Amino acid sequence: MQTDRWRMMGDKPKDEGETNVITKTKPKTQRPPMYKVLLLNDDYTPMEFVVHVLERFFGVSHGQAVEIMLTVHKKGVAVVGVFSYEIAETKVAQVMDFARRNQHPLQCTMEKED
Ligand code: TYC
Repeated sequence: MQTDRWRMMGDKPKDEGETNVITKTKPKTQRPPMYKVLLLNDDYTPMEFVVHVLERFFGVSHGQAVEIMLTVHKKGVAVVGVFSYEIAETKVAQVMDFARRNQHPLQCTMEKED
């Protein structure tokens, strides 16, 4: 079987008056931009409410929900998931609406991934 080889600059037969330059480019795979959904800490929303929100809207286990809630409580913010724009927008709206209806100041936002 013939093996493909690049011919590099300087790696050419004598008297061949050309310079070989690699022109092959990496094919760019097109991906839609993704968005991080962030949960923000506050001093008033009960911990159990946040755990419930994480289980209900982000489909995480109780243990994972407690972990994420405690990260937000200690660090001020945490990424709870990464989604397409539409899904992220829906999650934020669901959380904000549920918090408002229950009179908690819980804040949820989204941010474009780099
Ligand atoms: N800091 C809140 C408390 O002590 C708990 C909390 C955690 C609130 C996470 C919001 O996103 C949050 N009751």
